[in-house]
Amino acid sequence: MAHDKIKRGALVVVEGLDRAGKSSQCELLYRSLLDMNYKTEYIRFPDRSTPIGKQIDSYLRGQSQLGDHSIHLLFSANRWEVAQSIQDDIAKGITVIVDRYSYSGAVYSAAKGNPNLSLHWAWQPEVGLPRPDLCLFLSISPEEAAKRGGYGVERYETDSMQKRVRDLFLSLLDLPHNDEICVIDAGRPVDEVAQDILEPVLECMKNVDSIGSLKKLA
Ligand code: Z5A
Ligand code: MG
Repeated sequence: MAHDKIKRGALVVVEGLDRAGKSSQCELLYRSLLDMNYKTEYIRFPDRSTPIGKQIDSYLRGQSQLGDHSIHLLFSANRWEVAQSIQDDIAKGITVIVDRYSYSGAVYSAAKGNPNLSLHWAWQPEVGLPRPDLCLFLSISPEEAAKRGGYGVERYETDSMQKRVRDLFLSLLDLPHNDEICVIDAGRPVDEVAQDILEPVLECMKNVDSIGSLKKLA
């Protein structure tokens, strides 16, 4: 008897600058896909609930100190600890929405200006993780982001750090192997941004079979 092959889910990552609205848009996208009866999961990094995530949370709040390389590898390990479950969900036909991923991982660590922690070095622990089918990069000007409230108390929330993060993110977008990245103007009303996100996501979900099996970050 012939078995129908389950159509795999899509791996959709939402990245972008601080206060670009990533978490708001992930939540809206998740609800929209569920309303359309698509099997969907929503995860975020850092996942502060795991033992590694708790160490990251403590570091970000300034409650513990770690070297730049150590915290970098913990952020990466926090992704590796769910890499298999992401792959399993995708194989079961579940579309997985991810709030921040390896791009944030590489950029924030490299933005610290440590001469022994280049963007190239920072990318290496990400190699082999599931590669997104689509990465939506939410772009926002510093002026527009400033209107969304001041910085909180976490470690990377300073003007100088955010400027370097912005420049590094923009340099990553130019790399030729990042053809899954789609830039979205996030400085507009929430529902307009949501509409611009939903279209490419639905298109990606429709086309996953032609993309083939889930790839790995290189
Ligand atoms: N980090 C790292 O170093 N290495 C890694 O590997 C990873 C992360 C994964 C915490 O991340 C820090 O970890 C972060 C990067 C680093 N450091 N910094 N800075 P996080 O993801 O937990 O950060 P967050 O607290 O969620 O902040 P965020 O991501 O920058 O915010 P957002 O998700 O983009 O925005 P939002 O929470 O949806 O919205 C922000 C506000 O704007 C809120 O009041 C909304 O109501 C408002 N908003 C949203 N959309 C709009 C529109 N369209 N118009 C007007 N107002 C809006
Ligand atoms: Mg967020």
